Amino acid sequence: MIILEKHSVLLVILSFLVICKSQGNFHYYDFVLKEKNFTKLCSTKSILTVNDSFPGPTIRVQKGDTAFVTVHNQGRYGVTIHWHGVREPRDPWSDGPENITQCPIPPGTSFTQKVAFTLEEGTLWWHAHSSWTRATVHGAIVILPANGTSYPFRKPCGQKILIIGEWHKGDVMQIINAARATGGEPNASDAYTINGQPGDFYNCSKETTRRFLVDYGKTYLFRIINAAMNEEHFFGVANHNLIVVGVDGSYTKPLNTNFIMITPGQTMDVLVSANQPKGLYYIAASPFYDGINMYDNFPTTAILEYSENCTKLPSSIPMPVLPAVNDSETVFNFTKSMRGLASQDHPANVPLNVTRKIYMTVSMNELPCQNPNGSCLGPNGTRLASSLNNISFQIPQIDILQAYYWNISGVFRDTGSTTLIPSTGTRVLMFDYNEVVELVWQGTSVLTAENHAMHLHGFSFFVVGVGTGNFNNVTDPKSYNLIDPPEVNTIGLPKNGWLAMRFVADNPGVWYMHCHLERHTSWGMDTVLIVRDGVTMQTSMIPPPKYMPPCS
Ligand SMILES: [Cu+2]
Repeated sequence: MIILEKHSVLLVILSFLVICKSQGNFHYYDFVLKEKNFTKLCSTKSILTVNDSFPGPTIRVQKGDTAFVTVHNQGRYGVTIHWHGVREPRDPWSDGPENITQCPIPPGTSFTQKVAFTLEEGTLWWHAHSSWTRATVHGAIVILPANGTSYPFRKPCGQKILIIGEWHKGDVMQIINAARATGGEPNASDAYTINGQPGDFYNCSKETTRRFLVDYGKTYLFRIINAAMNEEHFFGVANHNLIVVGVDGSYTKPLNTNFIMITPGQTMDVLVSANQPKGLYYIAASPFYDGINMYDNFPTTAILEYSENCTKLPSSIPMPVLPAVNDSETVFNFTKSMRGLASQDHPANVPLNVTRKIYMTVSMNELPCQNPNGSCLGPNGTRLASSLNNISFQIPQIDILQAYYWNISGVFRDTGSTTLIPSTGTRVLMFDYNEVVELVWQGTSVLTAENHAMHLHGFSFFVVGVGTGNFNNVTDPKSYNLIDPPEVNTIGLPKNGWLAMRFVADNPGVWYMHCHLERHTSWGMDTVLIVRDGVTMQTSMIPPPKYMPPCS
């Protein structure tokens, strides 16, 4: 992993501007995007990487710091990078989603993004945000407590980063392009991975299974990231308890459990105490999926290895016992059991006086085939689709941020249709600065029903309520948790259930909202929130940097 220090006149000027307002340190990273060969599951293929590594390099900062990342695209096609869960106050220009806040960085060019860490503390991650490139282009972001502060729990003896991923034998861009051409399901992945390795139960993988070394009697902080493309995951460590202490860069009340469910896009900080007889124990992630089509249902494993253990044969390593692949009820109870820390040092500033209520259906749909080459592979010859409020989102040709900032008409509309077959369009939701928003996502069974991993850029939000069935706007708000709800950027919306969240629209800019199951976002389960400027400079978007990647 090579991370080069970089200083340029521009960065020094930028640093000076930021230094006036922040006490944090500055970090400079070069991310070189290029193809590299990797061999897994007995076959070799070229994948897009950052600095030749999969997963990519870790960004390590303290709360209050700022990182400047210069992305050098030495790949074959345009790509963008997103800092998942970083609010980027007033600065959507650095957020990254392709054709939402910027156009792709063309091959042979570079683009510097400013990543400002303000309120976040814990674990987040970065990933490519162009079509399906994030499958191999992602890495961890570790945000340590600021100087003079500490963890709200006993300092762990060590820290481990654990990234759950998916490996496709084919080229991921070809897989999604083929699915788009036929209107059918994209090919499922061929393996799940932990830190890039499938683990003992996959072909040609035993030699490279990841090992996490621990000393007996010590407690470790595992920073767990689900970077998988399409699958939510159960995760556990055989014979060891997990204590969840943080989610999405925000602390939680300690939650004792023997498994977690983590959706793509989520990060969880988990304490694991090495308090079992010295030996080897499997760490495993296996999918949670409660829809109708079956995906790859096979666990990826790593090994928790005690130092000075009396080596056991691999066949005798215990496996964690995880819930059944479609156990919606257990997942619902897990989501409901999460509590924000809500302490004096880490208060939960839950918005109470809501000024804007939004009810949003989240649906799987179909669209007419309209394929010149014949019928489509979706249900009854149609094209698979998905939608928010019956609108299947269309990614525009030029980015929405530019269209909004420069008043270019015809790119998006702010505000149809039957339910099964949604309208298509580039629709956004407009907010005035500081509106207090309550948004209720409602899962439906229009075509099929399943859990969805709903994600919002530019904000963290409080999960104030979650329930099964249809939301009742009279009775359900009575059950809201306004005291210590978890503060997250991604959350699993239960199958056919509802989830209520709140945030203050105090971050002017253009912010993407979408399901983090990649096939759903590809099919249109997306929208954009535009928060208008306030009346002062400090409540307005900063101007664009001198250079943004061109939209041609
Ligand atoms: Cu979804």
